[in-house]
Amino acid sequence: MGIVNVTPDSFSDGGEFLDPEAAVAHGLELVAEGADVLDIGGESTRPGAAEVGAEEEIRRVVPVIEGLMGAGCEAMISVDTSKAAVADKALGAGATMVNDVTALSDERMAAACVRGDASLVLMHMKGTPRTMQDNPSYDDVVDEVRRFLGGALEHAVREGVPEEMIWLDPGIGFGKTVEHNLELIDRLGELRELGRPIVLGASRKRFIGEITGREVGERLGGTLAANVIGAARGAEMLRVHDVREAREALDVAEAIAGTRDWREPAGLR
Ligand code: HH2
Repeated sequence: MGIVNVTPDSFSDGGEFLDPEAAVAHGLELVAEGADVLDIGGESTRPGAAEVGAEEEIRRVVPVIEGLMGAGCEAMISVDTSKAAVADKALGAGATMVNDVTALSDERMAAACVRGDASLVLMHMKGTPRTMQDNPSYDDVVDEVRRFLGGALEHAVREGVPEEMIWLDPGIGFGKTVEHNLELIDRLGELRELGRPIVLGASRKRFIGEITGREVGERLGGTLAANVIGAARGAEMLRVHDVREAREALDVAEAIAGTRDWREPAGLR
């Protein structure tokens, strides 16, 4: 899953793709590099980020989705939003997946997904982007995240979202210390007990900077390590800024593990 942030303030690429044409060109480049899904976001969720109204979010993401569709984009398009009004418009424009980092905090979101026949990513977050990094604490972070995601999954299914269209995400960096993030990635396999595929979003995140001492644009090496281990522990979708490098790292890791014949061309699998 390649990230296309159409925001002025995302933590690693804020302002780079605010112009719809630049965002569409970037998305197409990520697809050419091997992205199977593009995640289009119009609101930053970095710690302390300002909230954005639905109208503004729609104004940011819909032209990008329309532009990608118009360009014959072959990847699935996901909209990174927690607002049903935004999901509705994005699905109408051609998106087929909703990535909701608040796991259905908007009570109209499940219905929007059902109406739009959309896949749904449910992510764990402790608190809100404004408060989540204020001393987060857990007895057992993996246990708590698993229980939360299990409950969110049940709730979504009760609301009519087909279970087979739901993905789960531990929410790396969302109300977690470095140790919590490391433990979640190392024990990712335990989340697979919930029976749904796992999305992992570690790309360029702060815990990598804390370990390596690197600024946000210099965290590719650390990101690749997190992705390769995450995939080995069972993540089936990796949300990344640097698609080509993620794809290459996975290709080599899977060839070593024997889970993929390296002679086969890479692509949707
Ligand atoms: N992380 C971010 C945003 N959306 N969605 C899922 N499912 N999982 C994640 O880990 C995740 C996410 C934060 O990263 P980014 O989009 O690069 O930054 P920002 O929120 O500042 O736009």
